Amino acid sequence: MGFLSSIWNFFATYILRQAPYMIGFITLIGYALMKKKWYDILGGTLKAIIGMLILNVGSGGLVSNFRPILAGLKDRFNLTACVIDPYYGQNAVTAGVEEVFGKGFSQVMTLLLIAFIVNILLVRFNKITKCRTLFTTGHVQVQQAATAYWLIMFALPALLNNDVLMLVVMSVILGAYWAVGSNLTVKPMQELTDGAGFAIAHQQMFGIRLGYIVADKFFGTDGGKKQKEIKKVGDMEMPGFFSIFNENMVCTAILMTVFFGAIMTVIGRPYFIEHGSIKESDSFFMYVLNTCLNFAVYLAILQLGVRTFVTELTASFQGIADKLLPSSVPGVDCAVCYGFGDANAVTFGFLAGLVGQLVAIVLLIVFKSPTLIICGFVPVFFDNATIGLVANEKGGLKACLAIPFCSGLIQVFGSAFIAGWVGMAQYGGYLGMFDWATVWPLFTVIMKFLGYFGVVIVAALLLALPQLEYRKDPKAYFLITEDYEAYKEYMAEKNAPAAEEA
Ligand code: ASC
Repeated sequence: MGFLSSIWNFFATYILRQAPYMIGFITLIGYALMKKKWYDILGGTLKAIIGMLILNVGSGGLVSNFRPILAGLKDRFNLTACVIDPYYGQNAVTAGVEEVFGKGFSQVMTLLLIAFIVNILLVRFNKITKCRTLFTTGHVQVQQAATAYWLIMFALPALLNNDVLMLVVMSVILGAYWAVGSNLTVKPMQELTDGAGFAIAHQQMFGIRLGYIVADKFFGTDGGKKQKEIKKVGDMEMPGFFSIFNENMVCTAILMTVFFGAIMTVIGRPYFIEHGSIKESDSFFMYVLNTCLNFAVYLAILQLGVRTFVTELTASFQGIADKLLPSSVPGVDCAVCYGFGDANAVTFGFLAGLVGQLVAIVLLIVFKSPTLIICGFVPVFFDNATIGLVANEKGGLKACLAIPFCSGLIQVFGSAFIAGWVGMAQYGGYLGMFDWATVWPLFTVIMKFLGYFGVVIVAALLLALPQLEYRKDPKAYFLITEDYEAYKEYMAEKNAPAAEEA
């Protein structure tokens, strides 16, 4: 038993919670099931791990470069505000959970295991459940488990006296959210990547599907019903000086320097000296420029990481889909999709989301909201860049700006409501990603007012979503993950009469 539990502990700590090794592990299993030669398995697994590690250098660099700047706004204006960011959220849970609930959450690892098994079972039996995606991003699962613990204990305090029931409730709700949420992103991602064969397993999965639907309905062709030419970010032909914006790195560098240059100037040079970012004798201008140009550098690194591992992961996953989990695809970090679509849409979506968040924060101040919010870099960038990329694909430039702008507003208002209500704001942080500012507050309200019956309703609502999507077109539903080329042909045939009529 001791031996088994140390194997499990090793697996949970170093593999399940560490995306690069989890991705490597899946690649290894996949290739082994395909009976590849041992050296091909080794090579593929190493490429998958290294690619994901490169991606982490990119996303980690973005976060460490820009998080202090946004947090600096709070200090500069002496705001007592709650920062929306997964890491601030995690700290707030750690700081407050004992004080508020009289009890910490020591079973995170057990929960992760059970919820992961729930996810595997939901996919294994997808003839019934219609779930097609396996969650592989352990670091966000830990953050989500911590926040979900707070929200669920707030809604159902009776669970504090019953550890087993608490684990059951949490693993059912979280496991269903992981399986169903990532499943919602299959269609947007297959279309964005032309069938690369992955879904998103992150913190804005409902946001991705919502952005996709709104972009299609209001900015796009409404599922092929309207004849409309969609002008995507990449289709814009810029004249004269503006032509340099066609180049992704140049565009990113200029936009970032303008936006973040302004924010950093508002925060002011003394703040950065005080916090040891620059010395008294250093040039502030060069510091701003260097910080902003590094944004383009980290994005480029991130995309290199994606290119390194995506093919290995999706090719090897075929082995898992054939032998263990039929018709399934892996759910991965949202940054993986930044290697696809129009690269500039990532920057546009991010900046539109930032403007939305800043407008929302000003409104909170003007209307004297009891809870103030400060943008954290992770939600404002990773949510809105992802949603912007998907929106651009479906609805073009306007969708790529308007939808992340609205998402920015929603992230702030939703987080202000939930973090204030459940008392996390007092501890300085809240997760704040799109789903956690929208569907999770809704789940919390339902469970708070309906008790255990609310738990059943939330689980039923979640599990109904893949069924509804399946029912719309049972054939297309599994074809999209099994054979994307055949799916495209099938859809073209299906839409042909409609196009002729139009
Ligand atoms: C998150 C989180 C991160 C980033 C990263 C994006 O939610 O905790 O570290 O997004 O996963 O690549």
